[in-house]
Amino acid sequence: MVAKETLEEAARLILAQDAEKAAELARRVIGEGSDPLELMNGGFIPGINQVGELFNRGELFLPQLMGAANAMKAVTDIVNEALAAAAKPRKETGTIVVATVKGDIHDIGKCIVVALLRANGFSVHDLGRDVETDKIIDAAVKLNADIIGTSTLLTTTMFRQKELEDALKKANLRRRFKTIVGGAPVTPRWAAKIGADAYAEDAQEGVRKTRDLMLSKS
Ligand code: B1M
Repeated sequence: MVAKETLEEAARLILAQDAEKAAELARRVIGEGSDPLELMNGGFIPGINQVGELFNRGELFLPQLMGAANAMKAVTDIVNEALAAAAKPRKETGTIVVATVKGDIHDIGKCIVVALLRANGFSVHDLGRDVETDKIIDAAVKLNADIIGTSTLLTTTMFRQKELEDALKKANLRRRFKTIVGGAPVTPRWAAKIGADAYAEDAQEGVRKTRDLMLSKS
């Protein structure tokens, strides 16, 4: 278990935009054998969420948001590397295409989801961020994917997840792929409303739901 003080320090370092010290802490704690996801979920994510709240209230500005994002990116890379290193030999089957939707450049959470899916043995094609709906569908067809996963952090780009559902239906491809949606403003209600097959609140749930979707395919 990661000590409460360590988790608080992790959050504080994100708030302080201290990429170097945050990375140092991540390396040390993971090196001591602690669970990288516990450190992420209990320390770094609450830190970046606090940054988001302060930004929302006008108490922090874009340069600070970017500084904190930079620190967050540094620790996410370390956590994702640790997840990859701890990956069990191929376990799950299934090919998943994942992207952050067009108009949205937030990708920290999406990258954690990708790393954890890979660590569990899924074959994941990460198309990156700010990706056109057509490009996501083309990739899914070309790669003969089982599942399409999309992430969105902006309320103004959530509609892209519906656009994907509509485009799949229009192209007569809806039954060929299962879809999963995530991202901070996304809810189970939104997923149901647009007709997505699954919603995941975080990376761990993303893995569970992906596994369920694969079972429902067979
Ligand atoms: Co931006 N940003 N940002 N930002 N940013 C938010 C999203 C915001 C809520 C902040 C706020 O005002 N409180 C707000 C959106 C408001 C809204 O839409 N109503 C906002 C804004 C306004 C903006 C800009 C418009 C600011 C500006 O330019 N004026 C701009 C938009 C640019 C664009 O995209 N076109 C912008 C830019 C940025 C940075 C570049 C500085 C940076 C992103 C860097 C990057 O991602 N490479 C950034 C950041 C860091 C944030 C906050 C603070 C943190 C996001 C984050 O990384 N969270 C964010 C506030 C917040 O969300 N609380 C905010 C940590 C991450 C691990 O969580 O991504 O939610 P998350 O992922 C989770 C789950 O959601 C889930 O699992 C992940 C792991 O647990 N999940 C999935 C995610 N995707 C999934 C997919 C799945 C399954 C689960 O299946 C496929």
